[in-house]
Amino acid sequence: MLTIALSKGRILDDTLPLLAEAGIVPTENPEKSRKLIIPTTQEDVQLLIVRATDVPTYVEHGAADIGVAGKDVLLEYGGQLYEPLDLQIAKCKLMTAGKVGAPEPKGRLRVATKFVNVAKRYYAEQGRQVEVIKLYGSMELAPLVGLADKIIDVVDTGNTLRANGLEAQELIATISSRLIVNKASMKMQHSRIQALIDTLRSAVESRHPS
Ligand code: PRT
Ligand code: MG
Repeated sequence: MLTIALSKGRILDDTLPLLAEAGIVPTENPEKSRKLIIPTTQEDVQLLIVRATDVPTYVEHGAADIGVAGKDVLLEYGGQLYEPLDLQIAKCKLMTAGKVGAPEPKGRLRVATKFVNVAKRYYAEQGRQVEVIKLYGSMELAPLVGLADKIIDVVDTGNTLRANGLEAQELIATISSRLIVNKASMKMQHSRIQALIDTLRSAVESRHPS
């Protein structure tokens, strides 16, 4: 069995057409089904539906052989994973943001984010003293109520920031989703996984001719 971990929403939406080119099609709609293990038209391939931030965990521990995860999630996770292919889907930017027109605070900066490791690394590289405050969502609220000076979050259109009187400031990384592979699976099922990677690479290249 080859097990592929995916998260619902934009990653699933953009990954299913790529998998279809490899002949892998779920036998029921993962967006609608309550099942967390979804069989596919290939008897020996199944999908696991997990939270976006949990995909690397399933793959690193071998509960899934393969997964698709945002580079933001991978930067935060660290861990031992192969990352053989940029799928060029779910693109966005990992950015700092703060209140429109707010002056840079003097002294220690308070940064609210779910990307705690990324935040610490980013400001350490700049030699800047920060207090990182872990949040699990609705980061945009933090500067508005004085919980933090800035946030670090992924930004696509910027509409969510704008709607909350925030502006994107520094770019930390441009983000897209990556195929990730368990290290032992890559050895044990090498030809099969390599064939899938090759097919997906062709599918990505035909969508984004260089
Ligand atoms: O939703 P859940 O808490 O389970 O996890 P998640 O939010 O990490 O998952 P999901 O499915 O929302 O995102 C999966 C991946 O999609 C992320 O890891 C990113 O790599 C990528 N991606 C691309 C985005 C966005 N675009 C995006 N816009 N992830 C989140 N957003 C959020 C953004 O933070 C903002 O709050 O969507 C909101 C709207 O963005 P704007 O800028 O268009 O307003
Ligand atoms: Mg989300």
